[in-house]
Amino acid sequence: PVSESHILVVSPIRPRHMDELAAKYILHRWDQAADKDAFLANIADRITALVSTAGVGVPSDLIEKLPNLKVITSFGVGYDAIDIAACTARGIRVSNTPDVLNDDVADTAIMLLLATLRNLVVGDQWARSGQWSENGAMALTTSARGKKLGIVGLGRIGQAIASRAVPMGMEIGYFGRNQKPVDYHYDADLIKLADWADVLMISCPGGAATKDMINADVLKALGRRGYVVNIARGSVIDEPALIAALKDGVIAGAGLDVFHNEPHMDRGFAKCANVVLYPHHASGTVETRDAMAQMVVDNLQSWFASGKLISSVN
Ligand code: 8YV
Repeated sequence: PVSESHILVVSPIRPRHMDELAAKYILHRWDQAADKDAFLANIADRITALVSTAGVGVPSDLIEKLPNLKVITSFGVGYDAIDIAACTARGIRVSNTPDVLNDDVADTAIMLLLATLRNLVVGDQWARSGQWSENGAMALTTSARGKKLGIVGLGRIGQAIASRAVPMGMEIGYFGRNQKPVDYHYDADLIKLADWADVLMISCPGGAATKDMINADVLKALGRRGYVVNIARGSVIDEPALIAALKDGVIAGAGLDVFHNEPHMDRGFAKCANVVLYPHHASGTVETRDAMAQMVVDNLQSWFASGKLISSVN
């Protein structure tokens, strides 16, 4: 390696970018170690930087075991699986990979919205199984045009979703901590937004502040003709309440990219015909994952060159 810097790999990024990191720095593959404590014992003092991914995050007790850790570069925009307050208190800087995934995540949100309202999976099965030729047309579906889209969290991704939904003929409303300088209808009350909306789109950060925010009351307000689409974090929705609402017809359906306890999704969803499921893959394109990995590499490069991050969280 060119640099003497020691980096702990908690979760790897793309192979090509791992090769690039290995050529530049001394990498320690904690992710591959069988006995993680024994592995750490020999190297803990030397680690100044750490690489992980949004899905895996960084265990809090691991941070405590690294006395000289200065920087965490995380692959992904969400950082709910890293204790940012603890990092800040220790003077550890954290970076994420915002913006480069906005388009693919927003496209996925629209894909799930349309797949849910138009019953894509049921239709695919209808054609594939021969029911079409045996029984004729499948049941009618629901149009997106003219419907109200209530966006929970109008950040960078939420705005990218809104800008796609407007030309589809949807009316936009949103809920969030602050009103934004946009023309969309703002509601400071989530229940009221759910009551107004035909489709509730979840695109806010995960973590303690939004945990179980979409609860039974919100789902009831959304109503039996309403749909939920979630491309944010599973934790934002009270999942047992959602499964019950889907089963009992409290809402019409859901399009979900994220779940509690990933990848061990609650099998209850698999029994619901009115959901479209995607395995947390909204940013999962070659192009976007390459761009995210490049941001991790660039953040480390910038950190070691100047002590500055290009996309810092704290
Ligand atoms: C992750 C994500 O990058 O960006 C996020 O916050 O959830 C995804 O894009 C992916 O799950 C890899 O950890």
